[in-house]
Amino acid sequence: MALKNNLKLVLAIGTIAFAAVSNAQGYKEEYKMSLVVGTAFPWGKGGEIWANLVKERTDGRINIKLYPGVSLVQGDQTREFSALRQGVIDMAVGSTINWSPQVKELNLFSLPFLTTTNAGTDAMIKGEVGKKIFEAIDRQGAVPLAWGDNGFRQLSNSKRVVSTPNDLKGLKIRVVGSPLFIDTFTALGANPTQMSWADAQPALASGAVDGQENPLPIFLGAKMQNLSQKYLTLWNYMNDPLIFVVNKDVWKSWTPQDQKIVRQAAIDAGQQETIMSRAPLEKTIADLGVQITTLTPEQSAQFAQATKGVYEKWTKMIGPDLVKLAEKEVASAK
Ligand code: X2X
Repeated sequence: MALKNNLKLVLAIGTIAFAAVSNAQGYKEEYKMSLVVGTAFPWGKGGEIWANLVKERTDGRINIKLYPGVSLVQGDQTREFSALRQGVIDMAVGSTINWSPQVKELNLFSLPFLTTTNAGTDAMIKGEVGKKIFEAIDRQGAVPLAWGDNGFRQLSNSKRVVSTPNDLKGLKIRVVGSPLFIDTFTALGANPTQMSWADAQPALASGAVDGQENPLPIFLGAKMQNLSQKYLTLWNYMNDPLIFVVNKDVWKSWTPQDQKIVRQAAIDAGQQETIMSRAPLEKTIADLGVQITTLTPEQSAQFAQATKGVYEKWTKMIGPDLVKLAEKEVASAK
């Protein structure tokens, strides 16, 4: 008797599920969006805005659930792009750093001192470089839709003021992404260790590492002043753009009308996110007792000089034509 009822229940659920799927012509009930950080950060907020705009503008045909903490890949952000390609993740707002192990062109943005200004960054992502990067992502099997901003990455540590490469000597610095970061911090005399964002926070708290590099909204959102990060150097050594992407099969399953809506929503969310990400935070952070050092042009030149070899080595891996194009677009922004 119980068995018979169970069978009935299973059949009923199956019918309902089938009806739901066929109504939406193969659309999923819910799409999974991967993010490294949640809505307490501009990055996570950008993802939330995108999801809300899509739901609203498709009258609920496309429902998106946020998965911050890259939980769909157990917190290993450098596996996010592969999971997206394979369909474990339906969509993401991702960092160029985290996807650079799979999309080598994305290392471009991590070349030390390629640009130190938002104008330089925008000249690239809104110019020919942006198009070429999107083509590279497309070739790797995902659909890129829009740009956002994680921001210029600034250096913090628990030990001392850093204003010359010499000050970095021997400091244990947490980095993420491709081996480019190991090369950069090794060239500067530091002792870099690769670890995920999830592991970085306990490592800073326990003193297993002395320092890290991240944009100010991440520093503030993660309350790094409470993770012994007393010294902060503003050096703008690289900008980390964000990219809004969708898995290719998911993209193909949507009508052209819905594709258009999702793309426009990503562009709108990216613009709002970039404004949030670029809001000035220096004073707020200084008021928390963090000692801030802003490099003079001469000091900045010393860091650029010390990492010149890394820049040259990685230019070959990224593609000299793409790097040349980027340099040209950055120069045109000045
Ligand atoms: O892990 C980091 O440092 C972060 C949050 O900035 C990225 O995902 C690149």
